Amino acid sequence: MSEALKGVKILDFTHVQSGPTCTQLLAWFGADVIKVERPGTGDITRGQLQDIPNVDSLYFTMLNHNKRSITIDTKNKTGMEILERLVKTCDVLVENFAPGAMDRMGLTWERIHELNPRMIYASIKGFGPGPYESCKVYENIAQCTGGSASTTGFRDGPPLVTGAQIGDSGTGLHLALGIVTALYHRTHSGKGQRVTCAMQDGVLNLARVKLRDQQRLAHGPLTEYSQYGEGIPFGDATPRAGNDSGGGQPGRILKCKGWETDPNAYIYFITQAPVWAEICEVIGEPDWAEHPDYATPKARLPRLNEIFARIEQWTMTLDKLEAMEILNKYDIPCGPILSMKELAEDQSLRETGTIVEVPHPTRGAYLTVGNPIKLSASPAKVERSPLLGEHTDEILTSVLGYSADDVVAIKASGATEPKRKAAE
Ligand code: CAO
Repeated sequence: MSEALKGVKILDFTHVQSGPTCTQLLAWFGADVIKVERPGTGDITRGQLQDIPNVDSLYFTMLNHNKRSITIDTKNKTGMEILERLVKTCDVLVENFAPGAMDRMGLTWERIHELNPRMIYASIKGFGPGPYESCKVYENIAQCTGGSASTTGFRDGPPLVTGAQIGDSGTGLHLALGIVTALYHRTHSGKGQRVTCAMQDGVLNLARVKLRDQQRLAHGPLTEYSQYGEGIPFGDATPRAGNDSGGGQPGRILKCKGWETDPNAYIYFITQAPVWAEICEVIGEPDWAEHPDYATPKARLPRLNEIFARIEQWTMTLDKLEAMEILNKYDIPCGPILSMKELAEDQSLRETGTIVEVPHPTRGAYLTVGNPIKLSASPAKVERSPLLGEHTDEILTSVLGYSADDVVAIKASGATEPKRKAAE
């Protein structure tokens, strides 16, 4: 068993969520991720949404597993010298600063390529080249500008953002694929390259079925959308589809027993065509299996509200997990709405390492999501996130070869620690 990315050194300039998601994935696969942080404060998320005073937040700890932390002031002359040594030593540099920040530090692509022609230089920005390229972007902005928000929610309500962080974590995933692709390319070209991912592009990629629907609109109504059955005309852009399923198999979220008090007593139910007869039997409408108004997917499309109302009469008599158990016997695709509490307590997710309990020296044990990508020969170990600057000395000496005297001089220069005020 060996770690798949063992031996790959990543110079990690990422902060907040999108970039850290990417480097965390690479670290889980065994890359040595050296996170560069600003002396004194570090990644801003260390102090955001803190649940325990003066302890690294879960926001930070859950995005920075398996990394080492070195503090370097990039605006200090000695700090920049250290960074340039790191550039020469590492295989990949990853950053997600605001547009222009790396250039202002002096770390342009040209400079990095000059220092290390094998370096892969990977960046996340909000937008690609164009009118918005200099804008700062956070998660929800990407969801709005990438086409997700305009197509999420109910037709008669405002656009909605989703809880899944498709702008940040989604783009981090895209970037990680770009990096390993560039690493593979380097094995035969010998050269590094620039890898960029715009959050708008990443979200649009994940919302591609909605661009599909945009083009279908030119040829008639979107018959699987509820509004078709309701006789409501379509406009000129892909509408919000509520909980209608995105594919050709109509689905809905339906109430289950207890929905009046439990916000998650619901199940997603798909009226998959191959099991239509079984659905009719389960819900107590055996005649619908052959009835011309219901027997074919085409006949059902204008009647989806009526059909799902009848199915819901049945699901409301059952707990969501009981309903799932019955439906599974008939191979009817369905899924209970699981709360974060239920997921946190799910034993099977713990057994696969998808939910992991991690010890931490200042906060104690906490739950995190482990690596969702499982490699058979290279299982990932989830280790706690580093404390701020925890590995500064270790990296200076063992990675960069500075002597103990050098380290004393570096510290005195203010390159790795906030400068002490005269009175201190
Ligand atoms: N030492 C000294 N200075 C440092 C430093 C260090 N170790 N690390 C960073 N800095 C400085 C940079 O040099 C830069 O300073 P200047 O602007 O003076 O050149 C500044 O910190 C960089 O910060 P930023 O502008 O990136 O940070 P911000 O908090 O203002 O913006 C964000 C945050 C996320 C909006 C912006 O970074 C961004 O748009 N990133 C790209 C898109 C992205 O990834 N967004 C997702 C974030 S998660 O929702």
